[in-house]
Amino acid sequence: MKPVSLLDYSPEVAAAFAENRPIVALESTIIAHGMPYPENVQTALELENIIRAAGAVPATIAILKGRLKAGLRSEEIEYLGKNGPNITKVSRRDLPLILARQQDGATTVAATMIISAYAKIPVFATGGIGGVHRGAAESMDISADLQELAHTNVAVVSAGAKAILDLALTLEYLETQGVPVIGYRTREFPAFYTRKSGLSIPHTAESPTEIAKIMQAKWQLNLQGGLLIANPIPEAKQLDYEEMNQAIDEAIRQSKQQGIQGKAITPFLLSKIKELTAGRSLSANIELVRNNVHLATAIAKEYQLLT
Ligand code: PSU
Ligand code: MN
Repeated sequence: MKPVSLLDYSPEVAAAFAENRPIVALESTIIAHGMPYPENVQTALELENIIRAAGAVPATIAILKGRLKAGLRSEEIEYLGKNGPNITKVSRRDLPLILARQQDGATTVAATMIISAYAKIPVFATGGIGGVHRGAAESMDISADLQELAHTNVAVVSAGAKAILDLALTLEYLETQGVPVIGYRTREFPAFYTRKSGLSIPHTAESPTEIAKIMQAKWQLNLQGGLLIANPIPEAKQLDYEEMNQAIDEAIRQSKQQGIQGKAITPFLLSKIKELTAGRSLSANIELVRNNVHLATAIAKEYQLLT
């Protein structure tokens, strides 16, 4: 067997490695399936610029014609955003097929973690991870993101997990799998659109330096797997807790009525909730992912200093 590289670094990311500069990975399912066009493309490009302005390098992760990409050109981001629902949403199970068939794919948190680890990028920012869905006892719908956090060595900065999920069960699952969940300056697990969830988490960190040291300790000990950094949406940008719960309940009701299943559920709920909140959920989603990118960049810089 001859060795093959499956991965292309963008020139900017390749230069960052050569110059030992910190890199932050970003996912592409949020572009293709998590937000509508053109807000998805504007947001993706803006997130990259936030990382650059803070002195690191963005590596947006996707699959194009069967090649893993760490770092995209702006035309490539535009392509993923414009073709949104027609681009396959790729999680761990889908990766081998998309590669073998030389297809395009938008990577979920799970697939982005796999590619980040392969590309040697230890810090990744997203909006909210997938988790245990409400009613999972019946549907068994548990996002592959949770298993990936259990196995793949990447720190994921997210605004907790999406409020459409069963957050209590999501935390139980992460505990069973030995995934550290670290609240950034909070002891409450954030619920994506709101800071509040009513669920406490055992660990808090006060600074990016502290988080970088925790990552280092975990991996020095050869503990396989990632870390979940739970970064609440800024106070002034959060949505009303009761109103959100009503919108989520209604969106879930409609998804059941329409028989939405499998990987279509999360994109369906996000877009329904956007409709039901007159676009306010989308604004909050953009705000929280910006906030996560700021924190991830600070963590990537601190971690780079330690290693
Ligand atoms: N965060 C967002 N919007 C999104 C997602 C995360 O703000 O669309 C995506 C992520 O890619 C995550 C996926 O991995 O939703 C979860 O999908 P599922 O529940 O089918 O595992
Ligand atoms: Mn699912």
